[in-house]
This record gives sequence, C-alpha cells and structure tokens, in this order.
Amino acid sequence: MRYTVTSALPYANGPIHAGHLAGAYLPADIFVRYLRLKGEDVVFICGTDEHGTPITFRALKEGKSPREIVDYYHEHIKTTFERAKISFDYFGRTELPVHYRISQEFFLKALENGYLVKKMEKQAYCEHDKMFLPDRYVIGTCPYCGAEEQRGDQCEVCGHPLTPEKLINPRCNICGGSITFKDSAHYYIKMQEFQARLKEWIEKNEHWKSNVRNTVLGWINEGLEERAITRDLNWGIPVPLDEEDVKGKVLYVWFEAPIGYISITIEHFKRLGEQDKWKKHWLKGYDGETRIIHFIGKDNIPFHAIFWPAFLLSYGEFKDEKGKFDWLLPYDVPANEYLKLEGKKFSTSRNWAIWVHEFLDEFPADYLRYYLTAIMPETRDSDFNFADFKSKINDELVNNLGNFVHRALTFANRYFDGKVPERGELDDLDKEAFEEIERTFKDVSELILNYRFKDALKRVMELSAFGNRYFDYRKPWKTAKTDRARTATTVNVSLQIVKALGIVLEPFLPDASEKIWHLLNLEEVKVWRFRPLKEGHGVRKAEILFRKVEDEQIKNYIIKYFPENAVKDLLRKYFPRDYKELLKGKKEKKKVEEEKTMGYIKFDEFAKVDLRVGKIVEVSDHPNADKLYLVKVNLGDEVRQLVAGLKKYYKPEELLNHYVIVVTNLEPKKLRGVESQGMLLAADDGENVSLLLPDREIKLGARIR
Ligand code: B3M
Ligand code: ZN
Repeated sequence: MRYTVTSALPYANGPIHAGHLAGAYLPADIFVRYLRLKGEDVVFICGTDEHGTPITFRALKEGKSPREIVDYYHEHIKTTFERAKISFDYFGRTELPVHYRISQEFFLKALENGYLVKKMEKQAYCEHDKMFLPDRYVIGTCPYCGAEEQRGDQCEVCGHPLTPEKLINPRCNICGGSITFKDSAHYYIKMQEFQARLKEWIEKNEHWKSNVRNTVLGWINEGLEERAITRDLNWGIPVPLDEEDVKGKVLYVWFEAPIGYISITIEHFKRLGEQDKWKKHWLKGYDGETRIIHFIGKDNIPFHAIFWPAFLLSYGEFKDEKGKFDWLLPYDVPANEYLKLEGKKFSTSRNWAIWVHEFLDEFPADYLRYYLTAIMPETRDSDFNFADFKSKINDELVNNLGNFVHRALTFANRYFDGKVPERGELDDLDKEAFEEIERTFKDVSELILNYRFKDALKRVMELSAFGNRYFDYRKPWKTAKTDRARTATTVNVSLQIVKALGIVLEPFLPDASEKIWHLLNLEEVKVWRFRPLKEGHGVRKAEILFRKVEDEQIKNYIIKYFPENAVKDLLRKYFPRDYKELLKGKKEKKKVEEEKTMGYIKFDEFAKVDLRVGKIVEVSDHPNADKLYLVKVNLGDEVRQLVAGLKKYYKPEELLNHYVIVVTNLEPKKLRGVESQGMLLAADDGENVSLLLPDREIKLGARIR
C-alpha cells in the first residue's frame, strides 16, 4: 500500500501553538513515522497557506505587506516544526509558482466541465475603508449557533461554513462600522451538482472517525449550495480569465489551499529529480493503490470532506502519456477535536496559548510530544494544564521509562562488563517477557492505524512498566551475589525489552528512541520488527534519559511567557503561597528590562518628538475594545482622534476638558480597527496611571521643549 499523508497547511500569519500541534501535526507525524518503520511507501506533505484574508488582515493590522508577513512566518513555522521533530518529507508553501499553475488549471478545468457559474452578487463593502470585505473582514453573529464575533467565511464555534450576508448584525472588522453590499462579479462552484456523489461517497467511508462522518453527512443533508471561489482581494492567485469584471480578482483561498497538497507533492518530487512520482500519489490506479490521508483540526472538516472532494471531481480526468486518470479522493480525514489550555480555548488574539517555539526554549521536544499525545483530543476536547504536564513527565517518562532503561544498562555495565550477557535457560516469566514484546508491537500497530495515538503510547509505556516489574521481581542486585547465570538472564531479557522500547517509541519520542539506540550501541536501521540483541554485544554506559520537571521551571515559564493578566491567575492557582512575591518579582524584572533597553539617546533624536499641549473635548467608548476610549483632543489649530487605554483609570467626565500632553508626530496606527493619530503622555507605575499635564494656563498647541 502507498500513502500520501498531509497535515493542514497552517496560515503563514502567526506562530504555531500546542493546539495546532495536537490537532493536525503530531498525530500525522506519529502515523508517518510508524509507516516508515513498516517500510511502507509514504510521502508526508505540508507547507504554509499564504493567501486569503488571514494573511491580508494580519498585514493590515501590522502595517506590513502580505509578502513580508508570509515570508517571515513561513520560516518561523518551518523552524518550529523542525524543532518539534515533525518529519515532513517536504514543507512547501502556496506561494510556489507550481501552485499558481496547478490552481489555475483546476479552475479552468472546472469551468470547462461546466461546474462553475459567474454571478453578479452582492458583496460586503465598507464605505469608510473603501473596500470589499471578504471573509475575515466581516464579523457578526453566527446564524447557526449564535456565537458572536464570527468571521464571514466560517463559524469558529460550530464550524459551519458562512457567507457575510448570512451573518447577523455584520460589521466591518477594520473600522467596526456598518457595511453595505455592492454588486461584484464572482465565479461560484455548483456544489449542488456533487450532492449525490458526495453523499454516496461519505456513506461508503465507514472507516472514517464517527465525529467526522456524522458532521459531514449532517451538512450534506442540509443541501449543498453554490459557493463563491473568487474574491475581491489583491493578494492571492489571479483568476486566470481576461474578463473585465473579474480582472484583479483572486481565487478563494479555500479553493486553492487544498490544491497545495498536490502542488507541494509535485515540487517535492521535482526536487528529488523524480519528476512524475507525484502521479502515483495523487492519481487513481496510476501505479497500484494509494491512500490519501489528511490530518486536520475539526474546524477544517467541511473544507476537506465536502469542498475539496468536489474540487477534485470538478477537474475531471487527468491526462498524460500513460492515459486518463481520476484524482484520488481522500481515503480518510481523521480530524481531531480541540485542545484547551487550563480549561479555556486557545486564543491567539488574547495570547492565551502555549507557543511551541517558546515551549521548546524551556523543555525538550519529547516532553511536549509525550504530553500532547497523552492528552490528544482524538474524540473529544481535552485540556493542557501545567500540573498534569509535570506529573505525566515525572511519574511516567522519568520514573517509568527513564528508570527502567537506566537500570538495565547499569547492571549490564556493573556485572557484565557492558556486554549483553548470556541468555541461559528461560523460565515462564522470561518467556512471558518476549511474548509481551511481540504483543506490544501488534497492539501498538493496530492502535496507530486506527488513529488511537493516546492508547498506543499508553500501550508502549505498559511494556516499560512490565520491564520494571520484571526487574523488581527478579532482584538482580540480590541474585548477582548468589546466581550469576540467573542474573545474566535477567539482564539479557531486560536489555531485549529496552531494544523493543527503542523501536516502538520512535513514532512518539524520536529523540528518546535515538538515545536508546545510541546507548545500546546499535547501528542497524530501526524497523517495526523485534530482532533480539546478540549475546556479547557491547552497550554503552547508562545515561539519564529524562530530567524531572521542577516547579521552578513552571513558575519561570508562566512569568516569562504569559500575558500580565493571566500570570496572576496561574501563579495563584499553582503557587498560592508565594504568588504575590513572584508577581512583585515580575514587575521589578519588567522595570529592569525597560530601564536596560532604555539606554542613552542623542538630543537631536529626542528633539524629533513633537510634544504639544492639548485639551480633551470628547470621550467615547471604542466600538471594538472594552478597555479603550476614543478621545478627541483640541490642539489649537486642529482636533485629533486618539485611542487611549485609560478606561481602567479614568471615567469620561474626569477626562473631559482635561489639559494633556500629546505626542503629535507618531505614525497613525489602527487599534482594533480605529485609527489613532497620536498618543497621550501618562505615568504608569504598574498599579496606577496618571496623565501628565501643564501646571498653569497655556495656549493649546504649545510645544514642549
Ligand atoms: N490554512 C488552516 C486553518 O484553517 C488552513 C488549512 C488549509 S489546509 C488546505 O487554520
Ligand atoms: Zn456557529
């Protein structure tokens, strides 16, 4: 059997967090590592998803170009996956030229086959920002589940595909203002034409995870509607047509992104000099049987199990010198549920996340992989919490696995000169150990092939626990004095278990597996089969495999990486006795950091800052941010609008007619969609904030020198 395994292409608009890893990347990596050990022909494909409003919206917020955003985050995400040992065969990107070509080919084939229709439709538009508002540019209430602040293309809560006009109380997500709808020509794919085929296909996929299959059947039974596959954006893959009314428009990101699985596969084999190998991985019957498996998070189910198969069907047959071939539809789409953090949903905007690159600065990749697998949200949401993380690492990895490997190697070095001793006569318990090894290989295989990675890892750890029980029962520290042959058998059998662990651990903990192979002094390539260590084989000295997680590390992590407001709650939860001290320490540290980074500046640098006296003439609530005010300041010859974070410290009436000092030549900046044209000067001691003001009557607009 040949496999094409993919993980959802992460948007190149931000770092990867532990929820992403547990959802679509770590399960895929475990699955692929296992297939490689079995000697299967597998290709593991991923890459960054670099178009669409997630990118352009981020670029707008950061005042950068989309190109800058995707180039930065492509590298950032690629490096993070490498550090987490996610072993893609190739990590590409949808900005690859080959991706443009293939995506446009898909569009033209769908058009040629009569599956597309152009319609003049009402598109969301913002008069204030003078632009169309596709997908993330509109927010409103989900009509299906009532969730607030949902995007214009999909509800994050119930996952339902949406369109801006379906949202209740839709608003512009840039300025927060109301939206209008303007005519704009777009191409739609006639999803209704695939209704029967998709329904029949999904019903046949009885091997799919039930949480995926039932959700999808539910949506299909609601009846599939036409869906726009072009957008009014100037960043993305141009619509490959010369028609005036679609010029300057791009392909909808969700139309082209899944095609990225194909284009990145093509790029991968091209780089290997095996130009056509991609066809075996994507074309039905091109060369034997291939299974395509897409690992995703549950919010991507509709696009992978409904729209993507429809796009593949809409292309029709692929023709080459070998003949005509259908595209392979996904064999499986094993979506995971959500991972929560300390009981709350991960949130990028509120920086409530375990960012993988930060976590790997403090803990080994194996620790994160072990814990995320142990709590993997395979069939229901699960929760990442620091107490559980610490106890799983210390009680399981350190005290069970690390301990057993260490003992076996220590005894081989202490009593048998670092060699695998003679096996001698095996009694029932010794034989039981070899049977347990074989059972482990069989059980773990089955569990992995059924995407039950949590149970598979548990099963591996049972082998290690068996090893510890076997060692404790044999008491080699006692028999060493009385019965060398018995001790030799005990150590021989224990080392066999260590070798078996070195193999079955590889999909989960590649570093630990590597380390065990090194300690056993093995050169042989790991395969998913047990071949006993030979008597007399020399092994290395025991080394510590895993260090315990200490409270200090957890404390430092929370203080170093969590946002201010979260630190207090977490420290109070985990360190009730000394959280106040810790908090004070954080503030001092922050102040020291600030002072350190202050350093000296030249006078003429300072002189560039244009500070003026102003008077507050209007205060109102910010429409999209509950901690911010919109403040109008009279500067004598003009009135400026500023966004100010003063709501926590001042009531509006305390600010009105207040004299203030304004930095007037800061570059205007959008804060939660509203432009701020300067900054008020205020002193902040970490508890209180006090506005700076002139101490006597002075003309508005007077310069501060
Ligand atoms: N870029 C990931 C997301 O929805 C999306 C996956 C595309 S897979 C083709 O966050
Ligand atoms: Zn919803």
